[in-house]
Amino acid sequence: MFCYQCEQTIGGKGCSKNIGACGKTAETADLQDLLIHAAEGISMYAARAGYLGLTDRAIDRFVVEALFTTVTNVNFDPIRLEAIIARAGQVFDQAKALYNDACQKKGVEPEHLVGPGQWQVPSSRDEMLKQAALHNIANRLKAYGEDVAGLQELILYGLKGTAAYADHAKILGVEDDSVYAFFHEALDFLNGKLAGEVDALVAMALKVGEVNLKVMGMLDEGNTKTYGHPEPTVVRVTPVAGKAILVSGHDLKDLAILLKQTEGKGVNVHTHGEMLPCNAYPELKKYKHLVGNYGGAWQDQQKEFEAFPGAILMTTNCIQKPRDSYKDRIFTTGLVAWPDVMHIGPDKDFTPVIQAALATPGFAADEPEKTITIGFGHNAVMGVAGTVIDAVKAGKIKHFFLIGGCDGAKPGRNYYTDFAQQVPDDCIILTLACGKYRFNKLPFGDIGGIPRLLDIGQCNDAYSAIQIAVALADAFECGVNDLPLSMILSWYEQKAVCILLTLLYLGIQNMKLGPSLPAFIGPNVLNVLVEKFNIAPVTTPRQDLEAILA
Ligand code: SF4
Ligand code: SF3
Repeated sequence: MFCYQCEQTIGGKGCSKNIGACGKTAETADLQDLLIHAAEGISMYAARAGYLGLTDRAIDRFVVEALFTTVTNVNFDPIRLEAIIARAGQVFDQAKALYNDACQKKGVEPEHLVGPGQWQVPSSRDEMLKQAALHNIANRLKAYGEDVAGLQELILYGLKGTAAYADHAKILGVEDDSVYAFFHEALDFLNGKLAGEVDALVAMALKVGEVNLKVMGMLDEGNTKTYGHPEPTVVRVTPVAGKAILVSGHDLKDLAILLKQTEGKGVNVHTHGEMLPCNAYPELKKYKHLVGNYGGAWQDQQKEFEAFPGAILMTTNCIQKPRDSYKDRIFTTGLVAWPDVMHIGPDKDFTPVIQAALATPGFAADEPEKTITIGFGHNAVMGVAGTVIDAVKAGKIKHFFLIGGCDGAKPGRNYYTDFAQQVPDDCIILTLACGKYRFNKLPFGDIGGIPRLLDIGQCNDAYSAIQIAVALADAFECGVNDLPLSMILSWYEQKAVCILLTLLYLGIQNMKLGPSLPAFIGPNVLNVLVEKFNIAPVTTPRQDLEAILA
């Protein structure tokens, strides 16, 4: 195996032994590499068929799901991966047939495709693993060198993150032909003539950022049209007595279905991790048995799930190796999977989860009530934009800090807690994604009634943050880079990569990125980012704050 797609990668260089820092075995990592190779082959044909006017939604969706499957902390199960690769074989044939059909209809000769376009579908796991060895990142590194291979991986990881959001949007009924066409185009590009050229790679990376903005907009539309706009909401963060289910991941629809199925069953539903923002959506919070949030970010789950006296449902990343103490009461659904953990299929019949909750003790008593306020999506913030703008004009608000992104297990992340605490009292903190758990239970007070900490939502709600920034820029008749706004970002997995590419596509300057820089960004690529966007690694909260506010 060789994998360096996330921030946790071993030694800041790559996971290359028998198991990754995330718990991904070499076998699983290799099967994921092969799945990517297969998806690239499928897209080579689907892209060309699309240029000739023929598309197939089943093929489009498969490629997106394949990409999402390989995101960090999603699928650790070699048996499920083997089945997905077998399915990829069928889709590969469909894509090839679609392309041939399109050529025939247009009277053109089909191109002879090489690389992944020549994939021979393997018939056994052994054969899959043999093939995987030929198509892993180490081979790309040898063939292209660290800068070019790193840029290729930057594009691929951005696509994986975008695929996650596209999949969530699709689940809510929002799809777009041009987005699917772009996935095929980009995966084809990675195997084409321009894949060795730095300028073309940088342009494609920014294109990923552009398409990701559109996809986050689609997901925003799906979420808000289905569940209403998030509204400022006081959420309980301490347990409530009673039988309990804990829902983690990112999928709003899974939670909605579970809430419906648990109505009147005497089971409380608690959110965890990136599901916290669900408590602010009108069509989710209307359920009285959605009682609040339990615990913090994903990397604390082993301790927190062990202590949780009920059933646990993982709807997407980030899953960690379940301890034996809760392995029989944790469930996965959607694309997330762990070997020997019960998986709830596409029919979304959560009966086993409910039964497990009823069979476990639940919380014996209420813990003393503690609350936080969430729900500051773009709609809620725009509603008070006038007050915010007046406060800026009156000098009551000096600066905005967006402190957001993924949380993670490696040390050094208390930078974000310290930074938030050191932000001066006349500044507002916007936050999103699971990195906020570093500071979201601390008291920040308010500025003339405007809370100093505004929780925008999940990582994909970076879309809301962008809308807010653009609205502020409009109000002050300036560009986003001219606003008194600084972005202090934390990354861990590939969704953070696509969001970063979106911010770069929008031309956002002066971002601070931590806790460490991606291993796949080679020194020359880093220079380009520094020169073009003045992006910089985080240093110390004091030094960074002084530099920003100077
Ligand atoms: Fe290592 Fe991250 Fe890859 Fe897991 S996803 S194997 S931790 S680089
Ligand atoms: Fe967190 Fe996994 Fe990225 Fe959605 S839950 S932000 S790390």
